[in-house]
Amino acid sequence: MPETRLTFCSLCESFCGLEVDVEANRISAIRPDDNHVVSRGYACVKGTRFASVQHSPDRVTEPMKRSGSDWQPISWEQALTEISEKIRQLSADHGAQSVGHFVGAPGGANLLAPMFRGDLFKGIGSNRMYGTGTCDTMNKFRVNGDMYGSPMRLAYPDVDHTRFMMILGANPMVSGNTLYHLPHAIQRFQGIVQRGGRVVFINPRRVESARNAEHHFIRPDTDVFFLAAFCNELIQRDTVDHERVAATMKNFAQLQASVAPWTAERQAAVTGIAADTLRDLVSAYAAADGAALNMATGVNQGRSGTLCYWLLESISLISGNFDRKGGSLIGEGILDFAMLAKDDPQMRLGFHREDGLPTVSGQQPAGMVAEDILSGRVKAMIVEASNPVLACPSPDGRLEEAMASLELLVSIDWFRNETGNLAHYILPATTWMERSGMPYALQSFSATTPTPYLYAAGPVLEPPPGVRHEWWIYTRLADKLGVTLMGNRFISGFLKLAARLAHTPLGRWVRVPEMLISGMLKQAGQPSLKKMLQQHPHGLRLPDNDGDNFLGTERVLTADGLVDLAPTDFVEAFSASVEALYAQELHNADRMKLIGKREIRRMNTSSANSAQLVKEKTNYAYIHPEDAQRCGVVENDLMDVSSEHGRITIPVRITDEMMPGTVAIPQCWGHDKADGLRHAQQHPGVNSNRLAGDGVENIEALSGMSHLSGILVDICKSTTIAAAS
Ligand SMILES: Nc1nc2c(c(=O)[nH]1)N[C@H]1C(S)=C(S)[C@@H](COP(=O)(O)OP(=O)(O)OC[C@H]3O[C@@H](n4cnc5c(=O)[nH]c(N)nc54)[C@H](O)[C@@H]3O)O[C@H]1N2
Ligand SMILES: Nc1nc2c(c(=O)[nH]1)N[C@H]1C(S)=C(S)[C@@H](COP(=O)(O)OP(=O)(O)OC[C@H]3O[C@@H](n4cnc5c(=O)[nH]c(N)nc54)[C@H](O)[C@@H]3O)O[C@H]1N2
Ligand code: SF4
Ligand SMILES: [Mo]
Repeated sequence: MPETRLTFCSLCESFCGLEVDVEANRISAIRPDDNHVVSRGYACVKGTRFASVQHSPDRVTEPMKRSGSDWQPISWEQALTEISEKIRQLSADHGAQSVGHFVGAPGGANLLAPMFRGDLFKGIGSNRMYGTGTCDTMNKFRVNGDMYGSPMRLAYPDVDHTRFMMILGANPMVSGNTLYHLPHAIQRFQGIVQRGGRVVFINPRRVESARNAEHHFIRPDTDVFFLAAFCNELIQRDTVDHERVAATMKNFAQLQASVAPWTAERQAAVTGIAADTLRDLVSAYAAADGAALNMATGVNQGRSGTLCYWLLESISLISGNFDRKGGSLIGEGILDFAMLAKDDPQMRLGFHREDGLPTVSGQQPAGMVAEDILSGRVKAMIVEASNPVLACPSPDGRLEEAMASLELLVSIDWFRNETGNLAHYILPATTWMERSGMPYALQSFSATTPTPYLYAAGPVLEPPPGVRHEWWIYTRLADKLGVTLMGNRFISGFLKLAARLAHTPLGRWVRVPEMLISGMLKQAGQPSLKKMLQQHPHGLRLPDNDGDNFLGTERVLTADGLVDLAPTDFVEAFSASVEALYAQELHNADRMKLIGKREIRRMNTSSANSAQLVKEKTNYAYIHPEDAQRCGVVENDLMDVSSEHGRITIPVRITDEMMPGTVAIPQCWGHDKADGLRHAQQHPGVNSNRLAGDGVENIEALSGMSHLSGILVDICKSTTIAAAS
């Protein structure tokens, strides 16, 4: 008889509650947990079919070492000894900064790994830590730091009380949202409409989330003009809460001056959003009793992601919609992570690079990895939970070439993915089914959730004997490299001893993850992990956040306690760049622009190997019928898409969901070399990141974000003979 265990899906930030039937350490069924305090019976197909990933025959279950194209299993002791010796040697020969780290999206969802990886690199003395955070959200952390004094002060929309919600550059129904928690988003948006409110999507594609909602097309990468005009229009109408602004904020006049030239008419010429539409949206926003704005990945990945988020937050702040019920809120987590991490140098904005690009929340730009390696600055790289070779810009395959030239490349992963293929070692890690955990730091500690809750889970499955937790891997490396963890020799000594003993018979007496999670819960005045699991197996609902608990309080972590409406760097970048970008937009109005497209059955590159999820052999390029007619293609024809960085050939799909002038290609495909992922290799598709650029000129300088959305491209019918059908 199977036993039913509870956990939360860690694949996306919805963290849906799941019921998992387990028999003989294998999953026999996964169902949504009807009683989970927030997700309440919702889960998507990636969660309910996770067994196909968990029990994949391609899973790496022992450390592997590459010799040429041959992979051999080796012992953990051998792997960690060789890796640490190489790190020591490269550090001695080329300096500690020659040792890099790269973390992917799942690394952010892992509650404990960040503490250990951060400490290891502090100890090694390198701040060359990169990650795909500079492909999705670092612009927001930059803005939070400059406006509120901490990257972790992250506002979220009060979805369940708002009367007007406008969403730019997100598709929550497919993505499960980012940086705030909203499982089953569509149901919650419907609630707004049922209360007599309005939900508006601003997006170059009429996305799944917008099918039954109001939607306006926007030309990709022009949101900065739309938001500047929106902000200006509000100020012109004097819909400004002057009292609150004067008491809790500063530099309103500079904000006002920056946006002053941006009228509804000027933005209309490049965004495609009519001036009257913008004015109507401003009126509805101003009139609503609680209005919330949200922007996400599609805007973040443009050339002005930081400026857009600055404007979006400013609109909310000056209009009185910030820190109020039905507007935007700043959560109070069980631990005040922002306060605790305030003095951590890895959390502060840093400028460690020769080219002046920033380190935001500990991350350097993913778009600089190829150049840093090829120029000899970086010689070794540990990649955790990522597949940068496909997920990051790689003009002409440059990133692959760079990764392959490293003297040491280690991939900590469940599988040998395309990046792992180039590695010298693969270190197999536990899945979220095999570890204790809580929803990641932003939700548990910053409470970026309209329904505050606490959830903890124990392991659902025993990991295969050769597989290890990340905390263990980093602690063993720290031990071998003589690095102190947690800034405390006593605690460090204890952790190292615990790691040495973890896989001996004594190991079950010191379970580090469970101790750490219990410690955090206790520090927050909450029940221990054991009690949480017994008393609140479906999660514990915490009190609602009613707002009015941030502005003017000590929670604003800027030096003077005031929110900065016009940080100098933003004002300067705005005045230096926006007019020139506007001129470019007018000049390029007839050209096509490329955007991405997330698919419900795929999670970045990492569900590509699931036969239960991926049935299609390829991804497609989606275009509007007018564009199809112009370049003479019909459904399934092969089309060449080229940018100044590269060219790909891909079958076409024609749909009026697309804004004319825009082509959408699902990213993170291109698995033709994935011989460690057999299903993926037979369903390879095409990698759109060959069309993206890397290096300083393709990186947004304020936050290090890669320019991945709104890339200028040309399309034409391919002369390649085979059609896709
Ligand atoms: N199924 C699935 N879920 C996922 C993922 C996945 O791969 N698959 N990935 C996860 C990850 S890592 C992340 S970061 C989140 C991201 O979650 P979201 O932030 O919701 O990101 P996307 O779903 O990519 O939606 C971005 C939207 O922006 C639109 N867009 C593109 N360019 C522009 C623009 O210039 N302006 C405007 N206004 N809109 C634009 C696109 O059409 C698209 O609908 O999703 C997570 N969830
Ligand atoms: N053009 C374009 N490119 C994009 C995007 C886009 O919108 N457009 N989106 C970007 C975004 S937002 C992101 S986040 C990146 C995604 O790119 P990545 O962050 O690199 O994520 P994945 O491609 O899913 O690779 C994750 C790897 O981690 C492994 N893994 C999963 N969980 C764990 C774990 O717990 N531990 C360990 N050690 N390994 C684990 C998986 O097996 C997989 O091999 O792609 C970016 N690329
Ligand atoms: S929406 Fe799907 S992928 Fe995201 S947490 Fe829920 S089940 Fe997992
Ligand atoms: Mo992401």
